[in-house]
Amino acid sequence: MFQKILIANRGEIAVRIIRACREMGIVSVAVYSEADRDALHTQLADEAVCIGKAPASDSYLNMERILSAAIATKAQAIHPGFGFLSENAHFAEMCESCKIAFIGPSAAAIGKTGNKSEARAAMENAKIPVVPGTEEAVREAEEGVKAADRIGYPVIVKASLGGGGKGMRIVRSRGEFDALFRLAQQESVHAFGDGAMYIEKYVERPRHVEVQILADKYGNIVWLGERDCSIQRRHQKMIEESPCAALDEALRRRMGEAAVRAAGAVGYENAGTVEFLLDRDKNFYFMEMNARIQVEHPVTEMVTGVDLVKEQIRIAAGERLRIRQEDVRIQGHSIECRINAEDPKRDFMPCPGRVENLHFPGGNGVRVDSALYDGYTVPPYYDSMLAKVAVLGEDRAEAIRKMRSALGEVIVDGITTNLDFQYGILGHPAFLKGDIDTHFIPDHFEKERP
Ligand code: MV4
Repeated sequence: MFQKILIANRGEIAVRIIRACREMGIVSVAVYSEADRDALHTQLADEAVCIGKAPASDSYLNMERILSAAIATKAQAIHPGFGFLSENAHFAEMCESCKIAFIGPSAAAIGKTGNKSEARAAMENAKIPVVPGTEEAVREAEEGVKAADRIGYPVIVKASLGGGGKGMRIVRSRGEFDALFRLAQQESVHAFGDGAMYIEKYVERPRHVEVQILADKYGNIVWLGERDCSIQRRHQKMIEESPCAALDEALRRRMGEAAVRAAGAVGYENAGTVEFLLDRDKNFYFMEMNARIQVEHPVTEMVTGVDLVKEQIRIAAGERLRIRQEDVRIQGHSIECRINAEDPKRDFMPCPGRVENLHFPGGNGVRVDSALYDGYTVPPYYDSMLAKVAVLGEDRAEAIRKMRSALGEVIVDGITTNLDFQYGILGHPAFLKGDIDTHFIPDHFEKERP
């Protein structure tokens, strides 16, 4: 087992990883930017190294600085958390060549999952259901329109290197194809430096259902239930839950087994997530595979009792999976709400600043992951997520009541947050019925406020 791990991240996920290290008897090394001198992760780790100025490009995205910090502190492994360098194949490769373990999949597997059109082709070969679409990358609008005509409208144009909604356009008729394809491609060139696109049949009003997997270095792969992440706004998830209320046991098993095959098809190791779209007729289709621990991992931890971050560390250290598929039991229902420093009344504009009178809920089945403390100043340079509140109830109705009770207790003075907006969603009749899809927020909250 590793004696020392460097955490190449900040905020609540850095704190989450530091705690896992401490519980495992592993020394933790934080890296921090000049804006994060007083951050909780900087204070909580056993050691901390300043790696540069506030902008992420000068610090949390600076591979040389992070590797230098790992070498200087004699860390044997790097946990990248999510965002930043977590799905950067080049960084994983640099770790390998420095003889530092990257706590995540191999550079090759990150590359395969990062190219969404290649991943899609690999899944189709592995007989995993995918939405009808193009087999190869499309770079010319003239070629694209032929494919779109074949597939049938509406179609969705996506960037091969995309994900999270960037470089994506829905095209409802042949007449608008050319202009929208070019827009999506421009966005892709700008964001990813590449104009490779793919085209799929557009699935109307799907649910976003993703399956958590764990894979060790010896080909053992298990799935740990699913998460419904349909409650999003502009591709930013707001509420996640496990299990997904739309699945029965048979469908859950089919999706889980498909996710395990997906991981096998790309030679995946460590923790990963296989994203599916679930349509209104309960057909599921592979979308993307995420090669990282995800923000919403706590809901899976709550219903399975498995500590995913500790498992990530054990897998990277070369241990065999200790969990067999038949040991995985989903118990109860978990919901997570993301608390962000943003103003729903001003188009969710970020609202950093100094936090006062901080109070978080607690009690049976209530978990708060946060890097806030009273008097902390949220810097303007990074993500606006302040905290994740997760609850575990016996069933979905109890989990919702527990979340309303928990959110009702939260006090974060000094800055504007989305707490009231979240509370509103949790009281909406459609949410209570489990009648949710990826259009839930635009459908119910885009005009009036909760
Ligand atoms: C789709 C889709 C419908 N049909 N693909 C959005 C981000 C990326 N992960 C894939 N996305 C979508 N792909 C087909 N063929 C609808 C979406 C989509 C979506 C997916 C998950 C969660 C929220 C979403 C919001 C809008 C569109």
